Amino acid sequence: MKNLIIHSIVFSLLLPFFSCSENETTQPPEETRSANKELLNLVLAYNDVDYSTTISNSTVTNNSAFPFPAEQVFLKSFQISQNATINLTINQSFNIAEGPFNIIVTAEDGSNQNYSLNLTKDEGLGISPNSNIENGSSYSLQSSNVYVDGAQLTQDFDRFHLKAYSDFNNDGNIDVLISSGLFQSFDYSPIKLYLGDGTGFNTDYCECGGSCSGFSCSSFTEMPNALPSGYEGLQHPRKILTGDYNGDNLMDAFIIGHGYDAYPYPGESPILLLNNGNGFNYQKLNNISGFFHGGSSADFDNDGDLDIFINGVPSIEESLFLMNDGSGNFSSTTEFIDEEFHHNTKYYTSEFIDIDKDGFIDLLLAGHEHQGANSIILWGNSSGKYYGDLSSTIPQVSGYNIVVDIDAIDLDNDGDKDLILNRVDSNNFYQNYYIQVVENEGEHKFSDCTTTSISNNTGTNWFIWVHIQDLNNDGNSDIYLENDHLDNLKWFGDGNGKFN
Ligand SMILES: [Ca+2]
Ligand SMILES: [Ca+2]
Ligand SMILES: [Ca+2]
Ligand SMILES: [Ca+2]
Repeated sequence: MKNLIIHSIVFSLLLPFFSCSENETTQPPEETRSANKELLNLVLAYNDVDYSTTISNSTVTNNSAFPFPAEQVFLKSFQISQNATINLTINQSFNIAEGPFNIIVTAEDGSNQNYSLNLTKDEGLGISPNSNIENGSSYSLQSSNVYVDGAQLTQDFDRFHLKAYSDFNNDGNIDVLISSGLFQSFDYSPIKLYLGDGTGFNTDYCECGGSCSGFSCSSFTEMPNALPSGYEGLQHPRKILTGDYNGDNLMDAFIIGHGYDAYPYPGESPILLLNNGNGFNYQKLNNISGFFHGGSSADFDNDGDLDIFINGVPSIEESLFLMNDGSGNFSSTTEFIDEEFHHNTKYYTSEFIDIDKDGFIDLLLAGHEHQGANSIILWGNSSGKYYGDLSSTIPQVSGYNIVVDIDAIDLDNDGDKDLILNRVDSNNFYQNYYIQVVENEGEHKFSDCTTTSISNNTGTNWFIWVHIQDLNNDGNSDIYLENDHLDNLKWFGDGNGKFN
């Protein structure tokens, strides 16, 4: 009896819902259409990598953030309730910045359920642009109104083709810090500081490329005890960076070296010289060591201190960022550059320059193009990381696919920075030089304009450095190629982008 009552109650409760169906059994029944309209699964893709999502109530979010360069992602797959439809199609793209997106799942019975697709990407450091981001960078500090021949300073023709020009003793005159290494030698090379008296300038001053008999660098005098006694130096220093690495307004130096340059390429550690007002404190960064061939420094994360990028040659050591704590203490990391560049064995040189003037400093990498290292500009961005997906390739020069140094200058006064590349013969290995001029066309596009910009731009020998400097004080930037033992080669600019 009790059961019967319950059945009756159930029947009477259900009756209103079934009354329609009982009346329309002869017509195809809307009431048999499913009301299910659930989004069960949704997978997105970027650069052929799948990104799963979580569906919580009516909100859909990607489970791992898309990498910073991602602007559009694609619908890879989805699952919905049986017989339902959805306002999405496979391979449909979503512009992340335009989200959130409305997804509508429609049940067989015509009813809808709305979902919100929220896309998140990894914003990295989230740094702000800074129009003065180049201030204090090693690139901005490499030129001065002086150049000297290191061999002339020291009367030692083998050792001193690395130079850093800066006013190290704060007397208003440019000084020169020099060092170098001997080819395939385990000897440690000295580091010397020559203080300037302000009388030596530019063209032909103190330069004779090893071909003259007299020594005439009287405007520079070696500072005794500029380095502490017993300092070791480097076996083969390869680049001197200057910058105020501890923020005390005294110019410091960071010296990168690759060590013994033959098998087994044991590498060596870089050296930090912090200016103490009366010379330098000496610190070897023993915790990092490798075949370090180039590098550059700038405050790439815009937190007020100079950080350093070092070109490493993998299998020996990889490329590194050295992050400054503001006091000149550095910690190494590889997280700020894409794997492909971090591991590329054939990038030997780099510069930090804000080529597109967007307030984020750009990282220029160059080396052996013929071995897969395209000369490239990795565009700085708010994430702080350098991505292959945010880059521009610099046009190549057939047969001269080795780039040993890069400079940037606004050649044609159109407000952006054009490029000067110091190239070397890649067929006749390091036998000939070639100066390339590259026009910045804007929008991250570049074209070769060598033939219309510079005359007599190729010849025998190779030169370590290219410099842009007003050599003859006429207000126009000039170009010179520098390598001790050889006469500097000079091209004088007319101020309209032509060099002769
Ligand atoms: Ca000085
Ligand atoms: Ca300092
Ligand atoms: Ca910094
Ligand atoms: Ca930039």
